[in-house]
Amino acid sequence: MANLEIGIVGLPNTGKTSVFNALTNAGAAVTAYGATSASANVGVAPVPDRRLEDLAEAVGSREIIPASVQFVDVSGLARGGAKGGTLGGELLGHLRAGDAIIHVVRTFPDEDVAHVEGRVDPVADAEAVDLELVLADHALVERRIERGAKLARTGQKAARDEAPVLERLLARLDEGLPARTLGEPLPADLDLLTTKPLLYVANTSESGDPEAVARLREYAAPVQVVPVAAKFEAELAELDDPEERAAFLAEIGQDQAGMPRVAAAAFGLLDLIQFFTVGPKEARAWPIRRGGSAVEAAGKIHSDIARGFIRAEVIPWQELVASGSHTEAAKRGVQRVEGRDYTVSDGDVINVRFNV
Ligand SMILES: Nc1nc2c(ncn2[C@@H]2O[C@H](COP(=O)(O)OP(=O)(O)OP(=O)(O)O)[C@@H](O)[C@H]2O)c(=O)[nH]1
Ligand SMILES: [Mg+2]
Repeated sequence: MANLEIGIVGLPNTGKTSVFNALTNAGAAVTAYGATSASANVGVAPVPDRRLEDLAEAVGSREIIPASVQFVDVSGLARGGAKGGTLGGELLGHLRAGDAIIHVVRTFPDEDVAHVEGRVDPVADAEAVDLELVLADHALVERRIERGAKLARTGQKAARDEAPVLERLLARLDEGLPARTLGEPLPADLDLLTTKPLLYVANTSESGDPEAVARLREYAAPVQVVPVAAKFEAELAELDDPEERAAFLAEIGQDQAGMPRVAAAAFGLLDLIQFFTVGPKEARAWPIRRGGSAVEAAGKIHSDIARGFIRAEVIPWQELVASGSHTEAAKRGVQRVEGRDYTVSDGDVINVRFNV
């Protein structure tokens, strides 16, 4: 069960499925001709966290359960797709339903892999896809304005009130700019693509394509670009031996596979923090929005636990690692008792006392 869902977009043949495979170890088919398949690849990737491993070791937990992200890889989006309606259906649905979007941009030069435009130009590619997303939102806002005009005539105040901001939004989209640049609160039920948290993944060759990545960064700023050698890492993900994997990574000067970095970046993008539940059975990470309360944390674990909430026993993770057990932590006075409104800190180990 994944904690959040992220849609993967990009031009055909940019390596979306390779990125997806490296992220999820799913082994979906990749093709060199942009042979787009109709259905989506769906897979779950863990967000590894060193703290969780330290906790499990200190306390002797039998199992480690990291937080997870669900990725949905849908087949390539073509230029003009939004206008022509090919961005309708499945792709749009997945993207609108997700919590964030990963936009894969090809920087790797490879004669054997066809490019839809016959050349590799990461900034032009990124612009083309970004424009498709803007156009899809444009269509959505236009429909909303039309519907709103009808409702306003029948005297519905809400529809009348939101009309000015929708017009400003439409003008922004008309300029080809994403809705997030408007900087105004928008109607909450407006499912825009271009307000979603966004992350670019530069799909590089093993050399890392520093020049192309730098150009893409300049275009993308302030949005983050995470470079990943997807094909290389997808091959890497197939190796069972961790030592062999580490040796391959060292060869391209990385100490960590790119994909955990992508998953972690996606996590940061959504401004999520993690709290932990730790016992002999398992050490488990739970994501929660920054600023979330103890009772919200309880609700992540189970709605019954939130309903019956009495108090939260909280130990900062380092203190539990140093103590080796909850009992010892309590003896040392590093365990606090907090109420339902307590604001959870990143790395809190939480034990909720509740009524059933
Ligand atoms: N040289 C090189 N080739 C890559 C890299 N990433 C992907 N490829 C190749 O590019 C082709 C397309 O990769 P996919 O991952 O299927 O691309 P996609 O974006 O999912 O393609 P569609 O779903 O058809 O739009 C395959 O032949 C991959 O092996 C890379 O980093 N370097
Ligand atoms: Mg694909």
